[in-house]
Amino acid sequence: MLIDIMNVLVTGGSGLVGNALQNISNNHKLYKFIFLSSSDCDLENYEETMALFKRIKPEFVIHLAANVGGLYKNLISQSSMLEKNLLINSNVLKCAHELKVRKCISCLSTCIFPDKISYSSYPIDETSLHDGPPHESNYGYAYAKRILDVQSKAYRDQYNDNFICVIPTNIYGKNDNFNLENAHVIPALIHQCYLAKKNKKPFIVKGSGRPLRQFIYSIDLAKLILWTLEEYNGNANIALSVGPEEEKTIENIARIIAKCFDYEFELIFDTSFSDGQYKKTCSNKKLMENIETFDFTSINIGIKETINWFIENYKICRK
Ligand code: NAP
Ligand code: GFB
Repeated sequence: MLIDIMNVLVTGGSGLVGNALQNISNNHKLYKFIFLSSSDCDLENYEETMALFKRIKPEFVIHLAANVGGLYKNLISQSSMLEKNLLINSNVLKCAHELKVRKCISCLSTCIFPDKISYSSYPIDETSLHDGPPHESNYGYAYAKRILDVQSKAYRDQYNDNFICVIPTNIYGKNDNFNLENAHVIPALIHQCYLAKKNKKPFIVKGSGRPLRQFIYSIDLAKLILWTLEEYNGNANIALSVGPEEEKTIENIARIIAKCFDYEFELIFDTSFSDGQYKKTCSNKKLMENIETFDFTSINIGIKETINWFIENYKICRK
């Protein structure tokens, strides 16, 4: 019996998460995945976005596209990250609504959760997203993402659109952005340590190394996003994260990276740089109750695989 293959439009298909999704989704029985990059369409432009949606006629949308960066990019780009992400998100959701997409899964981040909460309130969960202001280091990006959550809810409330958001924690893996200034911590430190080893220089870690983070390997997140598409039918957001017990300090991470490089020279913590948010521990209870079991890649294996990929692709990767 012939089964109609359904189009799944993946915005942000050329990024860290998009590439991981490409890696696990080929030859799917039910879905044809179409992975977009900004060369296909500038999602900040409504007319371009609508023209692309009309051409592809997706039944489903996985909305990953965003203007993204680590702490030090966010600190100096509050307005542009707010504006770009508001435009991208509004256009994608409006087109998904007008084309009557059956399910639209958008991506938030645990870094947009309220910052000033009492320690007894950790781990935070999906229900506390708007219970206070985000950390000041990334309020531009954070409010754009919070509006994405509100937009998804408003389309659901007014038109019964099946729009939901997933909330990943910090993500890392192959095909990341390894730029020393604007990347997230793991890719930035991998690049930093690679150069320190090569040039026999100190391995500089920005900040005190004390902040805490949960990290999810991009391939694991891609599998969980696919599960959200195929299996998760809840009408509320779901955090896609490793558990609170997996929380690591930045120093832990730096030492894992140094060990992978067999780097034994000098590790320096440059406290002239901001630490950013101290912690943003999030629960993955709802995910584990829904999925029952999932094997997360260990941070040591994930970082080792990412470093191997970085070294093999040094000439062509984003850095
Ligand atoms: P990424 O590697 O920076 O990729 C961003 C993607 O968005 C790229 O495909 C990029 O296309 C596309 N894009 C950006 N601006 C666009 C525009 N104006 N028009 C069309 N496409 C545009 O990002 P990522 O790390 O994969 O993040 C994916 C999602 O996860 C984002 O929504 C992000 O907010 C969320 N997230 C990321 C992290 C993390 O630690 N990385 C943590 C939590 C949540 P080009 O390749 O052409 O530039
Ligand atoms: O991944 P990251 O840049 O962003 O991590 P956040 C920042 C933490 O890593 C801070 C330390 O404690 C930094 O002091 N760190 C040490 C470094 N060395 C480096 C380095 O070379 N580069 C970077 N980037 N950090 C982001 C949000 O917060 O979370 C974004 O700003 C995004 O919006 C992301 O959503 C997931 O985890 O602090």
